Amino acid sequence: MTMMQLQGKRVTVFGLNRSGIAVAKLLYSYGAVVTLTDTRSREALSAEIATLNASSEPSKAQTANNKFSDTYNPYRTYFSGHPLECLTDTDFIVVSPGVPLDIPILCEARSSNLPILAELEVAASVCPAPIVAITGTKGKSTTTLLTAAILKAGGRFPNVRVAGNIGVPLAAEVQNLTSRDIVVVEASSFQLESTVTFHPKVSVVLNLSRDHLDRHKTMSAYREAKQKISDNQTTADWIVLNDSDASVKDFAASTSAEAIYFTDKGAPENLSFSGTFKDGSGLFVQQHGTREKICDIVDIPLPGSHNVQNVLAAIAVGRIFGVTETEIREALQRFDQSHPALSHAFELVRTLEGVRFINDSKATNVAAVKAALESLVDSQVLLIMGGYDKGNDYTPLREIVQTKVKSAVMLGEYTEQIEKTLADTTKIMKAETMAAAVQMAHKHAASGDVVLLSPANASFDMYPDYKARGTDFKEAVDALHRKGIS
Ligand code: UMA
Repeated sequence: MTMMQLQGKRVTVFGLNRSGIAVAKLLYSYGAVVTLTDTRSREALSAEIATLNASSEPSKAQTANNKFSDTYNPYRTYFSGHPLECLTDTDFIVVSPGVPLDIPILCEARSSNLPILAELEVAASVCPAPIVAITGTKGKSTTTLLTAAILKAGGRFPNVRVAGNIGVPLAAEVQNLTSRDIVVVEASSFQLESTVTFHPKVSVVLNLSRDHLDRHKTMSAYREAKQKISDNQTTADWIVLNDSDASVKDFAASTSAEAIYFTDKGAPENLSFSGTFKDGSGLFVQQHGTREKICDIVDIPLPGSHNVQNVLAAIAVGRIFGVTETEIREALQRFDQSHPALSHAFELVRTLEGVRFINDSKATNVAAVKAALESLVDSQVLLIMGGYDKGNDYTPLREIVQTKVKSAVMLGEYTEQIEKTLADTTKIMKAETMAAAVQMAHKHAASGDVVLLSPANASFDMYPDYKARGTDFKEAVDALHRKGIS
């Protein structure tokens, strides 16, 4: 889509949160006539509505379509639900990532052949800067930030931005970008699902395991959504893939992009391997049969072996854009961990009586919990898990729980399935509140152990989001400290 193609187009935007607001403003600035709809009420949305005041003059088409009020009101709005009228006089629909595609009105729209596009699709179609898009079940935010830090250190782009699932919709960033800049986009399956022409210069697929099946229903639908990241790539583009994850390695077969790989499983035997790898305590790049060392694992700023893979992927992107080994090493050493997307992700809260308390509230799927447990090489773990189940299969945790987890404390509404699957692998306890869960875990821990909140589930049964859950964990740990435990 171009600016000309959006001029005068009638668009209905579903969902009025960060993505909906940003894309509505973007569409409006390109001369589209925008309708907004949300299941929340006008009152509940008053803060969001206040941010929508259009700053530019309406176009002719916008004025002609303004049948809704005497004074110029830039948006037609339908709140407290999605009535059929919100689709009257609409050329296409834009959905926020959190709006499921199978709600009745969107089924109706599909049967009337009304295009349904993601905010990411619209934003990317008018984005002047090349896009590096990063997806995967776990590690997306960390890799997005590491990649941006490495590209910044390379100094080849006047402006390196991050956007997408990391918290700032791409629609909010496109007007800050030029063709000389670059944007690193964290792309979720919810965003990719409704893309059609999305075309990143570099795509990265970190890993793929069961997640979000409450929305996608089947693993193949989840995979299909992720695979859209590389559908439109050509031979002039690159795809960076995890060589150690069989489920993403073969993404190479269905795209024209040049495949570059990363692996933490040692030096590749094949000299034609092109990409990055971990060997012993070093990280290396291999290209055209030659190898060079980039840095040592001690240069990696983030704890946990799972972060080695994220760093290897980010280095691979850096090398595509010609960032040197010294620039990469320095970027890693200087890496700023204060971005909000990194909090609640394997974050050390305190060490009390030799017991480390780690907040990994962001681990909302089984793969993330497995990675967290695997990275605690020398410790026994008291694991706090549970929450809103998105259709998880906990079987992949059985082996690691049996070897590493002293006891697991169940917290949340839907823990039955976890208990059933892990029953014979560890001692299972139950808690009603986070404070009780932390106290219980602490009581069973000895010096050298780790109390790990790594829930494998979403937080919506007890909290507004994973951050609130992580904050509650931190407060419960602080409360132990206040009681004189140190
Ligand atoms: N709504 C409807 N109708 C519905 C359902 C919801 O109108 O049937 C409304 C809600 O009332 C709400 C809006 O739609 O007003 C929700 O939109 P949203 O959830 O898409 O909210 P945004 O603030 O735009 O957040 C989205 C991403 N949210 C989701 O994917 C659920 C954010 O990712 C992302 O950071 C943001 O866009 C900016 O790009 C969050 C997330 O949880 C972090 N992502 C999932 C994850 O990481 O596991 C994929």
